[in-house]
Amino acid sequence: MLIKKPSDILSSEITPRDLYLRRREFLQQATALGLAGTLFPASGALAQPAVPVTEPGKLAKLPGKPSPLSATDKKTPYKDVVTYNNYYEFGTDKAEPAQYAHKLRTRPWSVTIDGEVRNKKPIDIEDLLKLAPMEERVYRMRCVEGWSMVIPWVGYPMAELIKRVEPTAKAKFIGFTTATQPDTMVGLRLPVLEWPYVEGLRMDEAMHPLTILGFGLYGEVLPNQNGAPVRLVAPWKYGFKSIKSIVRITFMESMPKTSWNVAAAHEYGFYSNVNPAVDHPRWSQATERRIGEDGFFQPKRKTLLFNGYADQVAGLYTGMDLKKLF
Ligand SMILES: Nc1nc2c(c(=O)[nH]1)N[C@H]1C(S)=C(S)[C@@H](COP(=O)(O)O)O[C@H]1N2
Ligand SMILES: [Mo]
Repeated sequence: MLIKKPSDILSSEITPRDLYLRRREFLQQATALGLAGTLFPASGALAQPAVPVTEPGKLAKLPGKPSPLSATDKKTPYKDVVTYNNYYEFGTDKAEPAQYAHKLRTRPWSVTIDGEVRNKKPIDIEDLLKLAPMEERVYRMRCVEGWSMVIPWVGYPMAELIKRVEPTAKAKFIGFTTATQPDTMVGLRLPVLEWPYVEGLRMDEAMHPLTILGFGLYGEVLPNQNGAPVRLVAPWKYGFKSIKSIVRITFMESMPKTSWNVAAAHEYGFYSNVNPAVDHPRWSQATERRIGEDGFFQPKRKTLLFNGYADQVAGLYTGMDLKKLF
């Protein structure tokens, strides 16, 4: 195929050209050395696949009660959800996370709870899984690059965790941190972003009923490339807010640092709400292409304010100038 997908064009625009070329070179060398194909022994079989997961039925079942907060849009095929990913710790090409993330060790796993909070004890992933009843939430997800998917997540409201750990009165924001496993995350060798990947929400955003901790998709535990064993899902924000493979949740008095804002503050703000009226400095955000559904030559579909969740979330931002606080 000689036709370039928009994502390929974008990844070369997002990273400076020299970095992009160095990355190509690095990947060619890594492949030549056989680094790319090294298998790590699997322990805890189902939670940690020994081979890339590209089809359903390979991972442990994780059912969730269907939620009334689910979207009725047609779901994106499983295959697309697990092979077209952004997870820069495993490379910046869309196909790389599915190729390399099976090496990620997802057990043992614990999440540090710290900062302005009473119950600072680390929570083991097995306890986190049992903390509240699982729900299935079908959400539209919109990447800042101009594509979208509809994913049946399995998880429970972030508010369930927040209530139990008892934030202090000073806690106004929450910072999230992704794991760093230099031996499994080939992408960490490239200075594309500052590692670890960090993200954040304002406390009222984190408490909003639409904000969930995701542990699965399509009725099974998360494939590693989608952020196993636990990730954030905030469907009215650009995809990069939904941080993967979380190891730390920090309650803060002031606004946390976020990776994309640190990398390019003029392009990525803290809020990052999906907004067709606020363009990215290098491209329009007015339209999007639904992966697995919209043909390449089909006209793009209109992007909706707050990704179509305005009725639920607009109240969080009353009085804010969303053009300035993007
Ligand atoms: N740790 C980490 N989390 C991340 C990213 C990343 O590179 N690293 N990419 C983000 C971006 S840009 C998007 S669009 C979504 C993609 O999630 P998906 O691959 O499950 O669709 O993950 C987000 N979370
Ligand atoms: Mo994204």
